[in-house]
Amino acid sequence: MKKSILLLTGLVLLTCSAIAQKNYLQESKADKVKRMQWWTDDTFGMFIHWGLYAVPAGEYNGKGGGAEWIMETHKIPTAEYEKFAGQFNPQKFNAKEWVQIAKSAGAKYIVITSKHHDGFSMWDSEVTGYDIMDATPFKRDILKELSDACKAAGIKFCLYHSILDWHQPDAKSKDYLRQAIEHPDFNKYRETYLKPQLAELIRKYNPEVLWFDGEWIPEWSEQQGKDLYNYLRNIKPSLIINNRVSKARGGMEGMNKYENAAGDFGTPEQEILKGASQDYWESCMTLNGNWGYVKNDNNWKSAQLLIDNLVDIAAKGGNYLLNVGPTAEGQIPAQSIERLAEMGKWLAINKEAIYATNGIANYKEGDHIKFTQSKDGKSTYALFNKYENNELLLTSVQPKTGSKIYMLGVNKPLSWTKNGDAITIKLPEQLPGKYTWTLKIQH
Ligand code: H79
Repeated sequence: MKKSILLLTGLVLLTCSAIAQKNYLQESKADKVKRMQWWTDDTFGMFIHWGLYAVPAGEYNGKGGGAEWIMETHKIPTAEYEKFAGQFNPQKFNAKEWVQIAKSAGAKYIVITSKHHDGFSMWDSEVTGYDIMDATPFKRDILKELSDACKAAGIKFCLYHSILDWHQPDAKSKDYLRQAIEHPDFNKYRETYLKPQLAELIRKYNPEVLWFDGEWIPEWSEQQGKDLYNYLRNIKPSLIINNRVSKARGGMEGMNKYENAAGDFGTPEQEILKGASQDYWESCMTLNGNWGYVKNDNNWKSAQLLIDNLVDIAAKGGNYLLNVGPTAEGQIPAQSIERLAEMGKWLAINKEAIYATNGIANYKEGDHIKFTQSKDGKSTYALFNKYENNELLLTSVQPKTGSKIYMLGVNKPLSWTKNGDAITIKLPEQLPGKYTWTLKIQH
């Protein structure tokens, strides 16, 4: 073809694609509700923080401190940190096993770090050699293996991706010693590195959620967030994107501090919203004290606390994203597996009160009873973790005379009596399972 015709065709194509770009920031409420449906229904996901930082495992030159932040905590020079890639060889990694651990815990989606702040790419990236395929002896595409395993198991596959990047010189105005870098070109990083990587991730692994982080750097702006949000949804319209794509997040509490920001849901980190909220939100939390694997971290949360958190979050209308930090050998720590299995056993009995339920404004009674509601509004679930004398007293639910009350996991209805505004429910002799029990009150 002649050069001029080529140029003309190119120009026409360019114009067409510019016209075809939809502005997803003006999506209708109804369209957003539809797009977010699976996510709100699924309620519980598993977060996976895995990268080169699993090699030092929270210790550098004999000194503890830092997990996935270890590069910054110990001010490790880039060339030194890069050496961990040569030691990353997780021979025990088995994607099917990880997905099975998530599934039997009752998690409906997983979110794994494609790139954390250290800048190392956990797939065979087309724009860098600093990735699992080119820089490690392992040379396996773990994102491919995991996304395939998720698909086979009916688990939604999602990706965490850090906007900030300690490895790309153009991505930062200061180096690890906080010395100014000369002429960093953040726009170049955005256009020739960050955006191409994300387009590549969508094309290759088809994630359902992109979970951004590291948006607090001064180089990132709301405008860049909006641009990225639109860019990504134009590639995959059904994509769900967290609020860290924008600048609106108000600290660790995680909700937006202004209106009309880019992003679909709030992201409380290591905390749960104080009360119920109609906004979309997801609390991400660790199982011990760290996100990435730290060999000396034995600060494990109890199964009771994890289930209390899940119940509290569901009652307040949110999602729970619970983290595991696998080792450099490719294994999820046994303590994590045990706790997740307990959650799965509990959910097998009580799932009806958690998934695809609505939160309610009056979501609790005292410190030991939480409520959720079925979507059709016909049943209220009262989840309680303490009771006395084999009965439960409720003052904020008023079922009609003749209404049936069941305990999940028990077949026959329970007897109950009304005394004024309160009802007293006689509990079965043997309660099913441990930790927390659910009464299903049919109105
Ligand atoms: O990936 C995990 C952590 O490595 C990452 N997020 C989870 C999911 C994380 N990065 N930083 N932090 C957690 C804590 C950082 C807090 C701060 Fe800030 C960043 C303090 C000041 C800048 C966030 C933004 C809180 C205030 C502004």
